[in-house]
Amino acid sequence: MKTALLVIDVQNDFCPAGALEVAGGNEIVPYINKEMVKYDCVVLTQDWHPKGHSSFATSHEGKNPLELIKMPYGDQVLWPDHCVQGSKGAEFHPDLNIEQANAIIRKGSNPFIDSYSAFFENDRKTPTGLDGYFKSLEIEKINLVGLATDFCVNYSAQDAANLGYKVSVLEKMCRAIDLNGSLAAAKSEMQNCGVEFI
Ligand code: VGL
Ligand code: ZN
Repeated sequence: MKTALLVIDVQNDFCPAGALEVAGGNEIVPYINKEMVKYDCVVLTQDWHPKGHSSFATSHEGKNPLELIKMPYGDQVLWPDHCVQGSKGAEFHPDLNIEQANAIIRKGSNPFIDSYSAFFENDRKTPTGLDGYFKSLEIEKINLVGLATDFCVNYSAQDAANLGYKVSVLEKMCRAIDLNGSLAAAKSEMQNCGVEFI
């Protein structure tokens, strides 16, 4: 069975001192570098927002980061400005072995829709093209690593499982934001979709 490693958002803004820092985000990099050499295919995702993106609290008068708002596609957590296209924060962690990647998927470029998943925007129906890429390469199994476990890894894992892939999350190579119990909720959502934890 052909297996892909999907490396989610290992970018400066999600690492310590970044705009949306995830505790210990940098610690996973050496493990991911070692893991990448074992796969038929390695895909990196890169959160890639235009300035003034609708997921930024600064785009909503009187709103603060981590507040929740209603968007046409559902609830949206508001974030600090992060991973702005072309910024230092949007670059991959400098120690990540990006030479090992077969493809890089950028997501979150639509100013009006956030995109946590590597497969669909947060409307859960606009595709990124990654499913077609994997299917054309006959990938059947996907292992997920990266940031953050409870947001982009979670959404990507659920979508992958619902698209028919066998999915595992390698927990040692992930770190979470963990906002109001979001990590525990994410784990049970993923498990309900048949995602395995290793
Ligand atoms: C992410 C919040 C906003 C993530 C991306 O990579 O988990 N979280 N944008
Ligand atoms: Zn984002």
